Amino acid sequence: MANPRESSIDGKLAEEFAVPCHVDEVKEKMAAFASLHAAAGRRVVLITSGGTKVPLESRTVRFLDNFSSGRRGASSAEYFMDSGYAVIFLHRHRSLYPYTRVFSNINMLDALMFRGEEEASSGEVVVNQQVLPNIAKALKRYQEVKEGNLLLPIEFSTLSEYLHLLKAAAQALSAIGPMAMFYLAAAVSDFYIPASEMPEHKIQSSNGPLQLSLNMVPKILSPLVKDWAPQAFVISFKLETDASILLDKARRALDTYRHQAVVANVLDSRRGYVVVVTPETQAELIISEEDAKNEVEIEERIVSNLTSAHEKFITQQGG
Ligand code: PAZ
Repeated sequence: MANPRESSIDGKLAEEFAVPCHVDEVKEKMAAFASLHAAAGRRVVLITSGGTKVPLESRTVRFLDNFSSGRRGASSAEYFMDSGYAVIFLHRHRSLYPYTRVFSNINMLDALMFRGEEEASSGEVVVNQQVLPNIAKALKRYQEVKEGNLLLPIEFSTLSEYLHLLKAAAQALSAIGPMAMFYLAAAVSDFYIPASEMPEHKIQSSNGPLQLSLNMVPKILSPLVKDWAPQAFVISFKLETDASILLDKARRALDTYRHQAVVANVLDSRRGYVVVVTPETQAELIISEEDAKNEVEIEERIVSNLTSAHEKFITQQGG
């Protein structure tokens, strides 16, 4: 018999959020990727990264966006692969990407130059090492990752795409049980306009001031943990701007969804301070001034904390 809670969220997803046409194809790809790596004894992490976009018109000119550069997801993906994981990287189109993220602020033409005196006439172009000092290191690691088929990138832009692709990912990864980790770092809208209420054409300013009424997005963490991937190790992220409510909100999320951990962070300090909250523990991870000088990133510490916890979780599940 269908689980009524599951059916209600499934029904809402199908009715009010446009289903991306490639979702079944992507689901098969994710399932094949996960079983290939799990068969080789490798754990698989699904990382979500970047912000969702909520269209105001179906032929979209305007939309609401959730803030996220994608840096946390992209850098974490690198540290997970360094720790032996295969990564499904469900990320917002054009947000930061593993390995290329460090070059994202560089104009490509500033990073290139002609070889030798002849300049343009030689036609030979090389990388300017002053502009891109670590390019060889990043390229080497990127090629190893590609050869090992360790990274499966999947893109989303809208909230609808995100929700359907995350559901597909959860169902695809359920086959590998506790070997799967979900690392849900994307910034996801809490509000949306249902497909049935969305105007088709561009909203006209000649009609006067715009009043928006937005519905609440269904809490997808609930069916993910209980129904779609019940054996997986699930980490959600909690972002606040008011530090005084952060830990309370993180604890409430754990009580409600009964998943394994919440990584709690405040917008302004997120690069230097996070708290990993589990039902039993609370670990502060801090990047000191010295660490920052040595280019230590907080994601390295988050990933190290969570991979150890995942290891224990697998052992407890008898895996
Ligand atoms: O992508 P980024 O590095 O700029 O920021 C990361 C983050 C703040 C989006 C992430 O750590 C996070 O908290 N995500 C969950 C956001 C939320 O509560 O909706």
